[in-house]
Amino acid sequence: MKNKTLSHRSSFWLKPFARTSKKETHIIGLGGAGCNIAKYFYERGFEGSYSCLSNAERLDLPANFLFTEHHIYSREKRLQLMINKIKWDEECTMPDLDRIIPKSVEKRLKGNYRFILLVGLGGLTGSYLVKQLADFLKEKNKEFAIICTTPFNFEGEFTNGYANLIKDELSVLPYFYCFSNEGLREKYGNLTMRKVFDYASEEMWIKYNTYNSVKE
Ligand SMILES: Nc1nc2c(ncn2[C@@H]2O[C@H](COP(=O)(O)OP(=O)(O)OP(=O)(O)O)[C@@H](O)[C@H]2O)c(=O)[nH]1
Ligand SMILES: [Mg+2]
Repeated sequence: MKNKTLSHRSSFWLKPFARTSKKETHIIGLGGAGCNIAKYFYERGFEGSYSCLSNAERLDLPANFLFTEHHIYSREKRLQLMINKIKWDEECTMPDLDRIIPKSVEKRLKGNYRFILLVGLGGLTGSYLVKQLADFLKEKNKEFAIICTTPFNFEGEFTNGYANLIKDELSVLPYFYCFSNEGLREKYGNLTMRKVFDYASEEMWIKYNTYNSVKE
């Protein structure tokens, strides 16, 4: 099944990343989208270890996932950000929580893994956390890659603005790959959001497999 997903679309983007070590890969799904994509990887047969963080409870995730329900903003701040529809900047996204990375996850981040962070940029949980985790991993000299999406145009200026802000900040990293949900919708026709998300998960899986294939 894994090999089937290798296609001409693979850019071998992760090849140099894979060459650098033989460490086990730890997948981290951030936000609702990241959790869904991590679950997709699991269902496609990747047998590595997983951590997931989301603002909402996720009883559907496999039992071997380390899942943490994580609220980096108070309900009030979350509502304020959503309703005010203010222009995104670093300042307005400052969370209310002191400990941004939960202890259980931090322990994993210190482990002897190579990490792949999966996230849908534009929401309030994954977008903030991916930057924090990237900074942490960078500081600890860990090997890591980020695979993410940017939102649909119809999700609005608020969501797209924040996604682009984080995308710009992360794009300086050596193993950063980003594609747009809007682009997939244009490529595959006017599909439902759910269907585009399936394509997005598959696209990420392909990126992962380009890395996995050079290990063999
Ligand atoms: N590929 C993919 N993208 C998604 C999915 N769900 C949402 N998205 C996209 O990801 C963006 C962020 O959504 P979430 O991950 O749910 O938001 P979040 O605030 O970071 O996370 P939570 O608060 O935990 O839900 C959305 O604006 C969508 O563009 C999904 O299942 N798959
Ligand atoms: Mg969500």
